Amino acid sequence: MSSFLPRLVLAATLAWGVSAQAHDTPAPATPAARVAIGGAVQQAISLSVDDLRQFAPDQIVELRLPGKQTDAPASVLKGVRLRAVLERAKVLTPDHNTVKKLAIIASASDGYKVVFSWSELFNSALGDEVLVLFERDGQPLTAAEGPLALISGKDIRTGPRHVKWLQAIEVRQIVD
Ligand SMILES: Nc1nc2c(c(=O)[nH]1)N[C@H]1C(S)=C(S)[C@@H](COP(=O)(O)O)O[C@H]1N2
Ligand SMILES: [Mo]
Repeated sequence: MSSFLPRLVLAATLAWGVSAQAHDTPAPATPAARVAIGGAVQQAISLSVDDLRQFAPDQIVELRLPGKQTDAPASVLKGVRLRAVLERAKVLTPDHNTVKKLAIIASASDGYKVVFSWSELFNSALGDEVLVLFERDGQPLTAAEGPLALISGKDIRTGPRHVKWLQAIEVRQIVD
């Protein structure tokens, strides 16, 4: 009987930990300060927040996203189009049809990964709002998601392809 309460507390703590893990990955101790662009590109590059700020103004996009809860205020996100970042690294296109077989993999310091296709980014309106983020509401990204993150503003639910602590972008041909 005397051990019941501590056990209950332990069980509740574990249950909370498991459910929290499902959505709220803790911030990694050392999130990347630069995003590395590599794989099937002519020139592997890496970009810091300062590098992103220096992109051409027409490639820097501001996006207003609604808050997570219905009554939460919207926030304004600022970033460079992933399309422009990939153009700087120059995707390898040995022949006319290669690009159609490319996946673009965005990965985070905690191992989270999401995938885009080249066609989504370069031949669809979705690509207009796939951004490498460096600012929220006029401030640098906090440790909750930054210093670098990625978002796909036209997704139906923007949570899943909101890559916090963005670390790398890899271009990979996924079919022959
Ligand atoms: N680095 C990283 N980013 C991540 C995740 C993660 O585990 N690690 N989870 C994703 C999932 S599944 C969701 S729903 C959202 C939740 O956070 P948000 O609502 O603040 O975007 O973050 C996404 N981004
Ligand atoms: Mo999620």
